[in-house]
Amino acid sequence: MPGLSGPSDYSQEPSRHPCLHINAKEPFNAEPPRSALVSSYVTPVELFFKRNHGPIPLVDDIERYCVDINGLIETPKKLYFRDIRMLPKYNVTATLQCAGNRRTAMSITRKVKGVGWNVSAIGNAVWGGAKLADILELIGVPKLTSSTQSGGKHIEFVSIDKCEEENGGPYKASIPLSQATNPEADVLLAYEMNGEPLNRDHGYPLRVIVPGVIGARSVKWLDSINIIAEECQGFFMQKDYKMFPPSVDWGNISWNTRKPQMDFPVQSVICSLEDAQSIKPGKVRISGYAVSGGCRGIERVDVSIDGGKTWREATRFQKTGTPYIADGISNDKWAWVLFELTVDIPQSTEIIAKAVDSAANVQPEKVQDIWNLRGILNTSWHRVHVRIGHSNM
Ligand SMILES: Nc1nc2c(c(=O)[nH]1)N[C@H]1C(S)=C(S)[C@@H](COP(=O)(O)O)O[C@H]1N2
Ligand SMILES: [Mo]
Repeated sequence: MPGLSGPSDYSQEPSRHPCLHINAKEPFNAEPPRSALVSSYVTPVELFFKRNHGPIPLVDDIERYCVDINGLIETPKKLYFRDIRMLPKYNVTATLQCAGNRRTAMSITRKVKGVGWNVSAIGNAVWGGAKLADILELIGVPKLTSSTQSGGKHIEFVSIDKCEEENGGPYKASIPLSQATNPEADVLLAYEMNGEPLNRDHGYPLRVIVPGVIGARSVKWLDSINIIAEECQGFFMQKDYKMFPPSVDWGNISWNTRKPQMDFPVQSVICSLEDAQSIKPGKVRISGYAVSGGCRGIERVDVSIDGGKTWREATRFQKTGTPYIADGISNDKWAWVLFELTVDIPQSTEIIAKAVDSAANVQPEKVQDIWNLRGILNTSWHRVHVRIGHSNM
């Protein structure tokens, strides 16, 4: 593709914030300290987790950069950056969460395969760009279409990065056409993050944002879009990011028995305390994030300071000063809520958080019950142990 290229080595990587904890260097995978996530409702770009499967692409010439649209349409089309910028611009505040968030904790029961993530493979940003529904309309696919006349049912996004899992080919993924053409689903071709042009790590010049869905479907460095009959056959749709039951292991796995994971389930994490932290006895402010996929709001966050025997409800908020009501019309419907509760902690204990979403889905208690060989979607109750220390800590 003229204008955009995918390097085959790591000699041209961008610089990154020194606070990030690096889980893998090449490809670069890193997450911020958990405390950074509750310092602000919108996560600063430099502290936003970075999840890559290859070297970061480069824009040679933004004037020549364009997205090719092919597949089951009458006439293939090229959209230049300026064409996309000319469409109405939307700012959507959406939480992006990697399906592998909290994977390391899943390995504790039985080993899982994949990049080890702590609790910060998640972030909340304001994404600015054109709606995919408007772009598809421009090329002749009307709003709210689930199937085109020529049998197109899915929209495939193809990047330019060279991924080992694809034998050096690009990263790709797809979403159903019905979601892509639904303006309410807020699927974006985004060129801005938090009011600034996307940076290279997050997909410059253009990326897909699929709100409410695992991060893997929000393809960065978009190169082409295909209208296709079956869902994308790429590695990351068919051989990864699928949820298997605990009985499936590498000896008996049959990939095509499961659908690619799309929506993420209800999740919450305590971010104001590290595990096994020493604290002074007395008042402690507990805060963290809670989020659910598929446009479900957060109905409740329960906190226990006695290892799950008794529970108290935390306060939830998005923007300070505005009360949060699950699924309320003034909410950011695709964004996390932050929660907080101040409690008295007299002795060493285990603190737990669990959230309930607007469909009354609740996080599972034990990680063992949702163990899966790829270590995805660890949404088990989040626990931190605190030790009371009386002297200088
Ligand atoms: N082209 C491309 N897009 C991609 C990926 C990738 O490796 N290459 N990783 C995906 C995964 S698994 C996640 S979780 C998100 C991470 O987005 P971020 O790095 O902006 O946080 O991007 C997705 N889009
Ligand atoms: Mo991911």
